[in-house]
Amino acid sequence: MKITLLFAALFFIGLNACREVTPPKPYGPLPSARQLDYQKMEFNGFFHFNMNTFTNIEWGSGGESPDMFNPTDLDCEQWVKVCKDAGIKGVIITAKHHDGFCLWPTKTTKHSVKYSKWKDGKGDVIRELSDACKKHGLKFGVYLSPWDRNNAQYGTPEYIDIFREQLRELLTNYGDVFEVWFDGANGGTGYYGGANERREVDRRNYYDWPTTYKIIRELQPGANIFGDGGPDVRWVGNEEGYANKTNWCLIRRDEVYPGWPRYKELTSGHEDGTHWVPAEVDVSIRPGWYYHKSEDHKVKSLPQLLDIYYHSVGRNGTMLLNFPVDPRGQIHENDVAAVMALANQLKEDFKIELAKGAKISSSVDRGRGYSAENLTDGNCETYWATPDSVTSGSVVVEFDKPTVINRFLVQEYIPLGQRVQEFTVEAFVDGKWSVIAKETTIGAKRILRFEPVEVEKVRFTVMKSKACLAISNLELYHAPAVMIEPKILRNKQGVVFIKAYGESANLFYTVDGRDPIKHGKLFTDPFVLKSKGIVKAVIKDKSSGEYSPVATVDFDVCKEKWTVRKGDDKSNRAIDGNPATAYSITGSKLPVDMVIDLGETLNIKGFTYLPDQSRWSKGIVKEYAFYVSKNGILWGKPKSKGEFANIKNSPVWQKKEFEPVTGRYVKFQALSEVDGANMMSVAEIGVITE
Ligand code: FUL
Repeated sequence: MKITLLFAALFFIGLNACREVTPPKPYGPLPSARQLDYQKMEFNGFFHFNMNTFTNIEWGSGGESPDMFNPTDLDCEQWVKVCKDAGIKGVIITAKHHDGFCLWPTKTTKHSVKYSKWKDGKGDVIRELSDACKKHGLKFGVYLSPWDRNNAQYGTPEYIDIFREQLRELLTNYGDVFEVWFDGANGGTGYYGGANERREVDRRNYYDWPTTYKIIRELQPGANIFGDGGPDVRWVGNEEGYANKTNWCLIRRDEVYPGWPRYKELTSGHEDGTHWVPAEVDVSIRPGWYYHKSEDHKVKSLPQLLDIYYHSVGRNGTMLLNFPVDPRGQIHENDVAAVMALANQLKEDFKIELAKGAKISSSVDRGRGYSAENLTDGNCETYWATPDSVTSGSVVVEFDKPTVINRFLVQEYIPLGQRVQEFTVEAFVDGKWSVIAKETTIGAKRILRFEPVEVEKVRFTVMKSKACLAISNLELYHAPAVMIEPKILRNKQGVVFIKAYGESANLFYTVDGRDPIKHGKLFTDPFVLKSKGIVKAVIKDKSSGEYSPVATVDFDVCKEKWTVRKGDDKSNRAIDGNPATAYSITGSKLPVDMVIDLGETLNIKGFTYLPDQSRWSKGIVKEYAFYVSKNGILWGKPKSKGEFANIKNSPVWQKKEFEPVTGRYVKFQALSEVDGANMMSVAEIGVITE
């Protein structure tokens, strides 16, 4: 009897072990094969290079002469090589922007390279770029603006035929295209063949998008179509470079159309979305989409670019980083340095994956082929899954010795849909669990950054999911501190603030110009420095002991006693020590001036001026005069008078020195403004004392 029972039990166990465990059923809207390919690319490049590069504006009217397009040294291979070195997988170019100028010799209009003097009308930027992409193995994509401020037919049905013909040319003659990019900006004022008027279109219906999409599907079945609401890839709803933490690959697509007023919803997508339309985070490496020499010093910093990466790729989006190609036809060296700094830091951040060798176990799994080990096998096609009815569960990663981590990376198996609604990450330290993060969605990839913590175990728990779990990957890292110069600022009261970027760092500083690596004090709190002093600061990585480059600021006397004469409540902005705020004075004509009472008599031998640093700044002083007075009544001759050379293109700190003089009042006078405006703006003004 006993033996029969034993046999029966063994038989059933055997049967169960042999029974194929079926995969989870897909849930909700699913990605197409082309969308899956696209989402794997993660990081792409955007090139804004067209007529605006030569007219130095962001939106041309369409009335520009084709001859103005004239790159002096076009080198598309340089663009592609830079992108490839930076880890970018595909690139998209503005084949036609809103001003209508076409970068290829189209048959549809005379507003193209063919009618310019560049290469005697024989040039073709699209050819050069697509060839360079083929040569270096990058995917190639096109931006074709639906809005055309040059075309006389814009607004009529004829224009739609022209637009579609342009698309046909681009999708037929240049090889494979991975993405076709349609902008939401549509209709408004323009040249329109000389009519110079405003033309509004019915944004929802004018273009008859479904017919246009058919052409794309027919000519380039692998191409993803980008638009505010897709249909394949959606805009993220801002141009600052972020998706929200909660980010669904889903939207209620039929509600959205180019120029949709509720575009802010696109930053999170719709939890109850009807279609799979992942978010693309488009952002420029400079303030402008197009190149402006005056923005050469405003290329995004490494911290800014890292934040963009973690807030796009790290939040279930793709990153589309724009390079405003310069009038030579090359990516400017400052932009190259910035993107390479990003690429190098990302390499460091994800250098050693720590979960791989560790022990992994789960509270539950679906059965054979779906265990938690799939999370760390380096294969995104295998995944940890729970039984159909189980929509929560946890996984524990256990190290054989305490290990420091500050990055957590997790991926859902998205071919089966996006499911997770809530999850937590916990650390096991000193015998108890503590929560590191409580989050919402995962999707294609989610990366969390947090303070370094030494852990024995890490627990990842999905608390809530739309359907059973299907998670393909889990990674842990210890990213090093970002080794860039810290920021040093002093406010009007003389309080000095020093800031490092991110976690993992100690700050050391000196106030007497000595080397902070040798003589630095640990920075814990802001401190007061009212007198002159050279503040130097450095970041030291807590784990590696490495130092960043040293930051140096040469402070003169602090501005605590200073007041702007006849100033209003905003005038303090010119003397508050904060370069991000500015004060402007407008007159009926120039000169206009700003008088400052220094509150004490000083020996002055020069002054400093920082113009307004905001994107659309006005009032940048070109020619100036600077006066010093003992009583604020008699001014005499200017102590310094002249021009700030190249300040329009390079609106950075200006410094002028003169023979030392004693005085309590100074007058900064604008004699001319870079664009001829009757105003001056001052982000910061300072004196140099003996
Ligand atoms: C915007 C356009 O209007 C900008 O000029 C730029 O092309 C950007 C990518 O999209 O909406």
